[in-house]
Amino acid sequence: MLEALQQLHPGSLQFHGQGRFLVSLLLRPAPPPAQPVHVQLGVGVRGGGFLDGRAPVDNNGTAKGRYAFMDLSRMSSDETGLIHRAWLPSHLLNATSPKGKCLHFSYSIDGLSVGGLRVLVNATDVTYTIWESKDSTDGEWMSGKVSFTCETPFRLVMEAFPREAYLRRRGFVAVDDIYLMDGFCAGDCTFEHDFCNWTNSNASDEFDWKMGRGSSSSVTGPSRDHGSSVTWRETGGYAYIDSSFPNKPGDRAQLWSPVLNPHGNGSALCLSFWTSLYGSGVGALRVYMYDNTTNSTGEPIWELYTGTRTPDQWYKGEVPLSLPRPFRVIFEAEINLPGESDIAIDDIALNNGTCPSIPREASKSGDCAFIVDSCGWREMDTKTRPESPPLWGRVTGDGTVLSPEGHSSMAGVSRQDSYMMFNTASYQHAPLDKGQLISPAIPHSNYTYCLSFWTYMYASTAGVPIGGLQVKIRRSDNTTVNLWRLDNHQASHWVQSQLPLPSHLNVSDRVIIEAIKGGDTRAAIAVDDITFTTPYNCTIKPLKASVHPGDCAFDRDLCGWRVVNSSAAGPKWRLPAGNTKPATVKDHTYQVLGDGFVYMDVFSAPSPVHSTLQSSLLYGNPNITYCLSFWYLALETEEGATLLVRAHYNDTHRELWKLNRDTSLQTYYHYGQLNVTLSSNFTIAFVSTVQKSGWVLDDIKFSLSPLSNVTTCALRPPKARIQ
Ligand SMILES: [Ca+2]
Ligand SMILES: [Ca+2]
Ligand SMILES: [Ca+2]
Ligand SMILES: [Ca+2]
Repeated sequence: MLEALQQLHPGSLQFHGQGRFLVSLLLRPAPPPAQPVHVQLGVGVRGGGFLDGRAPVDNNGTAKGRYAFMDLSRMSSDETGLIHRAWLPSHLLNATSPKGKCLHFSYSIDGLSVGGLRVLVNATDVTYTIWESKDSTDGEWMSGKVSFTCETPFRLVMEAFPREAYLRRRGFVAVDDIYLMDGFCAGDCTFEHDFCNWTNSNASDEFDWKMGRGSSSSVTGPSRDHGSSVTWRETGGYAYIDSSFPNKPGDRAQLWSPVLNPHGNGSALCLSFWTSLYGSGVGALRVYMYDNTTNSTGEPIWELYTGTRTPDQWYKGEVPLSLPRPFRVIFEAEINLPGESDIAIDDIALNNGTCPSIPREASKSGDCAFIVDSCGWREMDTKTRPESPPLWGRVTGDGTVLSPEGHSSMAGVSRQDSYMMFNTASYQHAPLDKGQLISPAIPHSNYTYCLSFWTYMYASTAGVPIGGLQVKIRRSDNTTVNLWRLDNHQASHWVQSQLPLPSHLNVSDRVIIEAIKGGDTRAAIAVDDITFTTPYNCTIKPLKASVHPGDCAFDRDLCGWRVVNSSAAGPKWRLPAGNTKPATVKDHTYQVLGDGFVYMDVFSAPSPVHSTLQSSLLYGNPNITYCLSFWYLALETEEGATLLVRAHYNDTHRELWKLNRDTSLQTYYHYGQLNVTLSSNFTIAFVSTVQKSGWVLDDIKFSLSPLSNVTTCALRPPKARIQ
């Protein structure tokens, strides 16, 4: 059994071999293996039928490399309702030394039925989780790592578990390139043996951190280290400060990490640790980042004060780290009342990816996990009925698809994790009502901020429009710029979302997360785990959420487009309002009746009437081709009515697209598309010319189209070509 896994210690496991792995289906709480099933070895797209031809290549990017995967569509529950989990165990490994091990691995998670992946230590007397992720990677390979010690022989287990609501649906968990190295992963420490590579400062503080091992007789200090409070074995070590004489109020002790590097792909890291602030006069615990290039320490990035007595308990702390160059982390403890209390830390770990600061009281930025409150994020609604209830609410989900568990519950923080849910279904709100979450002030930074958050946009009926979610920045002069937008159903899991904020943010600038209500429907739109970090790489996620300043979905908003008519009076482009609007036309974005688009119509005029809808000034560059797309609809029948798209630049203009109304044009939305390449800045104008009919426009969108491939943005419909 498990021939390739025999190599797990001390070398690596890359799944190049042939064969099948035996895996055990286990019932909670982990008893010994029963009823073996097969974990398969995958090879690119031939990995298995359930992968539907979109399986990942292996972690080395080759279609021939092999990896291990578990088909979760085959998992079920037993007659008592307990849900099966699949184990991929290593062979029996020797106890680690107190200096620990670092496990590196690659993993890929996708599909409806996946609950997640855990790494377990399975010793003879106890099994416990050392790593867990419930986040879909959308089939991409991610790298995971975790440090651990175990004082008895053990097996490492990759545990795949299904999602209760979606048993027997498609889904897989795959792992590849498993390496087990001696010593902790860089920066991590469980303090079993020593301070690992962390060091006491001799220069920037007044006293030192000590090694502790816990004792039940002590009146201060934790009676167990954090690791043993999980395994209930003999207590291990931790780092702590002793506040007794001769230390004085205000004295500080600093513990410095080794020099650490930003994550390889330029994204943020998450520093997690456990702390015990036991006693009545504790003082403060702070985390700083030290810039190794400028030899400077900024303001604390995490800071917890306590003067109240706290139980003898370990609390989890987390804070994102994102300096775009080598740095060190500093833990600083400060004494308040000498002799009354100690501060301890344990199980320091650096994980890939960002995380909101916890606990809430320690957060120094606009981070929010929404566990205890909204961290200074406040609500402002634009509602049809001002007296109706707020559109956003902080809720705790029950785990169903319309009320998911919060995203931060995945960090092992809280079973009762809350998040912000947008009300999509209340009849007290009208379609296109908007709810805004407005950020608190964002601390000054010399670097450009990356805003990360997790979104959940789910429709219980496929294809039903549920509304949208967008992120804007509101500058001090009250202008707003749209930066990110997703519409309608996205996934049945939390989706990683990210965007770079503009550089040089002003102290009065605010980030706005705005949800737009679609039709009344069974759906969920939610946000959780917001973080502001400053990594050197911040791409838009998901990529389709990219927006351009010229984009507009016309949800009661012209998005910076202006109506330019030769005369102020007379028919012109406008948003629907009042009794004369085309009440039977639905908007294209969310299928809202009689709202959410821009239109121009004329009942009967003595001569043709023109109206121009003009964009704001857009950035032109000879190396950039925009693909401009939009949806249009013709009201009534009128020979001679035209819709024209024109570019204005350098005091001249050029016609790009022109449609003559003919009888073949039905009254539903048609798709228009053209490409725009201009070397200087420009505006786009939609010119409607009608005498007794009209036009409707919606969902104007500019996407970048690579110059080498302009054919992907062919003119549509072909008859709109300028002769
Ligand atoms: Ca420990
Ligand atoms: Ca010191
Ligand atoms: Ca949360
Ligand atoms: Ca619309």
